[in-house]
Amino acid sequence: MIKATTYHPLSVEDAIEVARNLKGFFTPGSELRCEEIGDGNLNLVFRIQALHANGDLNKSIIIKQALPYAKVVGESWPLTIDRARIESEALLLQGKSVPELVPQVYLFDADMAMTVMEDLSDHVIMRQGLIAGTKYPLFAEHISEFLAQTLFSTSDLGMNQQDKKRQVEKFINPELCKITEDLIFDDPYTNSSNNNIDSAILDEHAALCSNQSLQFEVMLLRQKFLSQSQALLHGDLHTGSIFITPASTKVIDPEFAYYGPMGFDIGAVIGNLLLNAAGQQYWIQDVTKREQYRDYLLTTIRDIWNLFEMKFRTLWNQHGVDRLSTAHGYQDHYLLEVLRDTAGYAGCKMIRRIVGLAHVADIDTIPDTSSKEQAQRTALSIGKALVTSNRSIHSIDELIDAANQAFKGVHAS
Ligand code: SR1
Ligand code: MG
Repeated sequence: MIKATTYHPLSVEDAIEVARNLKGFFTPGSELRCEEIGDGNLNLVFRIQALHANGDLNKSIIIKQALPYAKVVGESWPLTIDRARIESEALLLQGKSVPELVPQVYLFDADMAMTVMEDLSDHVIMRQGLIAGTKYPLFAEHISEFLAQTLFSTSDLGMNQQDKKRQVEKFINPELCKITEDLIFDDPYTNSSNNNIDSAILDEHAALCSNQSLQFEVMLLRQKFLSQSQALLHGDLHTGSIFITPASTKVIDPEFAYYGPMGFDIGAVIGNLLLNAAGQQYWIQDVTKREQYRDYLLTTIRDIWNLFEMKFRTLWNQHGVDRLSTAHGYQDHYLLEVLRDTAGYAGCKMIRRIVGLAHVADIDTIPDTSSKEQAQRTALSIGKALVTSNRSIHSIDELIDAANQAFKGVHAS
């Protein structure tokens, strides 16, 4: 094992050396091949694979290393490498409650800000799968399990409340939270130099900057994000943080993990499915097939919430640690609040992916400029509808109706 006392970014050769020294994994003498495959915004990701010999064929691992800056912007945006610790601790914790839904961690090295983990190359990044129009029949079941288990077990409902406060301390993540606070809850509504806005929709951005009632709701959601330590969140649960096959789901990349409002994670999943629905206007040209796929996405959203709610209530009823939480009506009140937050955060996440710094491939890679503009306007319309209506929503069907109305409004005009 490389024992570095000073941090340095790994080279391909370093990564092979780390892999060779990983106890009990590759057979000594195996020929190893390594490529840097990171396509995210922040980190180096190496895949090391045994080529042949000694029974190691097809064995592989991933080494993920945090860079001391945001890769998407460059060295001018310094960023703590402690996020690698947060990510590996979050993965280990999630691995205790949902081992089948997260990659296995083999090793964490704090000096090198590096995590060695299971290679999931037999899965695809969900965002790419959705762009290709693939359906994932088990996704709602899997992600609702991930959400219910991880959110319940780290909340004051599911764990000792003094232990929870100690855990909150370990997951204080100010620098990555600041990214979220700026990129999601500030920049899209201001003239920030971080923003990345196509000239065709400058009118939409001007409207976001002057929409006082929308900004009022964004401020309520921002305030909750800043101050509510409800549960340990993944913190960046978009469809690029999910590896998937029709049979298996693995949630990766929890470097934004921190204690925040549950609806932020659930809203991230739902907002990203809706972003995909907006992009499908281009990706599926056949109208009937496109409508079928949109129905599939909306059904998935409904299933995610309904399964999450059912599983969360069961966990609460069977394992709740707070005696007074059985007070009549309290559970209903709690879950309605989570649903409303889910709607609001889903909307914020859609808006930020259209006018903020970091966009999504579902819409950004549409090659036809007028289809792209229409997809962007659709996403903004759904996002605004969800943010504006979040506090008056009573059911998942109302959330889906609000999204559908906004969708139809853009396509009728
Ligand atoms: C500077 S990082 C930009 C975005 O990438 C991550 O995946 C998060 O979503 C973050 O907001
Ligand atoms: Mg990420």
